[in-house]
Amino acid sequence: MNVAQAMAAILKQEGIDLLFCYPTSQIIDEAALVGIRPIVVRQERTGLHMADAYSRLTSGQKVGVFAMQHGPGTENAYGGIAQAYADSVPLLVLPQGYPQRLAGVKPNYNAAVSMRDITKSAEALGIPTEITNIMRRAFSQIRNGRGGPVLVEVPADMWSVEIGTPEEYTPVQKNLYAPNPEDVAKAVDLILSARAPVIHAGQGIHFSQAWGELKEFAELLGIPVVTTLPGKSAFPEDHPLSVGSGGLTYPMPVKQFLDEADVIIGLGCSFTETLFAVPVPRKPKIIHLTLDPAHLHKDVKADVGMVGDARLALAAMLEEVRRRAVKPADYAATARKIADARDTWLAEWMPKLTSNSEPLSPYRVIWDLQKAVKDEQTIITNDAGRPRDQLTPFWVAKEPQSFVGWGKTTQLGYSLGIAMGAKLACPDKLCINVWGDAAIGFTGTDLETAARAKIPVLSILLNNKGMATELKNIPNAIRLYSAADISGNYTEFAQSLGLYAERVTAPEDIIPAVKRAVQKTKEGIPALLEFMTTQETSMSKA
Ligand SMILES: Cc1ncc(C[n+]2csc(CCOP(=O)(O)OP(=O)(O)O)c2C)c(N)n1
Ligand SMILES: [Mg+2]
Repeated sequence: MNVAQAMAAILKQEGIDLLFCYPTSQIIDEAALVGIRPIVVRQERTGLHMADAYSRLTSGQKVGVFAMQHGPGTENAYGGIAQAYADSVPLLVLPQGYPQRLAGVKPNYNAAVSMRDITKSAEALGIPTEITNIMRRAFSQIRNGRGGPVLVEVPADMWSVEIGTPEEYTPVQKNLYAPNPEDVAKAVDLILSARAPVIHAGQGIHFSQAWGELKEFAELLGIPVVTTLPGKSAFPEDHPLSVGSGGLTYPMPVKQFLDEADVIIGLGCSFTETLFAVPVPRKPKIIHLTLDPAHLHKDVKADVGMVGDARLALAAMLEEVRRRAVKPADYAATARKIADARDTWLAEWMPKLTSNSEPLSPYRVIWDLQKAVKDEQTIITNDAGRPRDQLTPFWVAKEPQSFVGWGKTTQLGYSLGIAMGAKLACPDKLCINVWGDAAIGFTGTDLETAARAKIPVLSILLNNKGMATELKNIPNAIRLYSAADISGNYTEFAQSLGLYAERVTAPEDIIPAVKRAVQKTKEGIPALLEFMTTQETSMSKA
């Protein structure tokens, strides 16, 4: 057996069924021989985004894997790996390295060395027979602890080296850890003495699949729930205790409830300070449950810290509350307060959400999209820029992981790969990405991948012929040089790549167009709807 065959056999044993990739690498061909379907993208970044979504939507139970060649392959993959790193998403990255003789010679790009800052671990195979050990280490990094990209580089001239019968490989088990019971008791003490506690739930709820426990805990004590953007859909947003998700924009009650809280209970979140999260107020006491001790006291000082898996931690907190014979809360008054705050906020936005303007209001497109797909099982994601800021406050995510929220770093063009990876992980769901005309400029050619590989996603393009996000940032460059006046006919572009596509300009056509496009996805054809919109800059935020 050679190195490539040994790696393919290990991937198979680890349950890998898809290999997102861009040629060339010998592992692509060997993996195909053992029944791992290669999905060749049009550029490396999208393949990584698809692998990323595949891991996310399976809570890491299936691992997204991406393979590419040395030089341009690894160099062009940077953004996709960096995005997964920033969002703590477990995935396996398999660059083919330069031949051993040249790996350390400039200007050759050495991924195992140079990608250390954007990976959880990065190793190059140095001795061919070590393939079993290096893969075991890699899968342990992927399955255990906080996620992140794990990189194994194999020099191009090592794939075909014969290693005889390799050491036997056993798939790596996931091991969980729970917080110290004393910390759990302290957290429960603080929660039970709180006047206005608020839960702040992050994507740890998704990765630990703690949706049921979170709901039970919030209901038992009648505590309002805010989620982070990556945590969006961890708690049903149509639940009376849901306040909504916080990002760069948010439903106004999110800020109100956080500001009025005396105790904030961070569950499966990092409390990372970023433009893409609602700032955590300094006054309230903070309870912080996180999987990674490196996140404790990082940006926010915790009054009570807990380190461990969110599901195990919530189960322990529930048990501690029950042990104290606390009677279930009557949260009618809290629910009314949330509903009133929400109604006031929504009333302010109704003119934009129901606007009849032409060009269209992007808010109207989002509002009508939500109505048009209300009976579908949906997974939706946003891109960077105003499409994110317009979508995330108003989209009511009811089921766990029906929204893929993201973004400590925010790669334009990320959303298409996310929708495609989600569709492969959940083929029965309608998978939608909402993006702008700058975003499609980055990864739009991968619509062809959706058509060729039969991944019928629905792509919602908000074409405002420019960068609304940049109007305030580079006003002189825009006024004097039309610097951000980008253009294109993305309907014709998508049609030429094999998609069903329509350009929509009239408000009354939004819902019928969405229904036609959804029907196409059900027939196995990916669809793009190009909505011609205004350069809307108003945002739901303080
Ligand atoms: C790769 C990358 N480069 C730069 C940015 C910064 N950026 C964020 S949004 C944006 C413009 C977005 O334009 P568009 O997608 O058309 O959405 P709009 O703001 O017009 O609604 C830019 C340049 C980014 N997020 N990603
Ligand atoms: Mg735009």
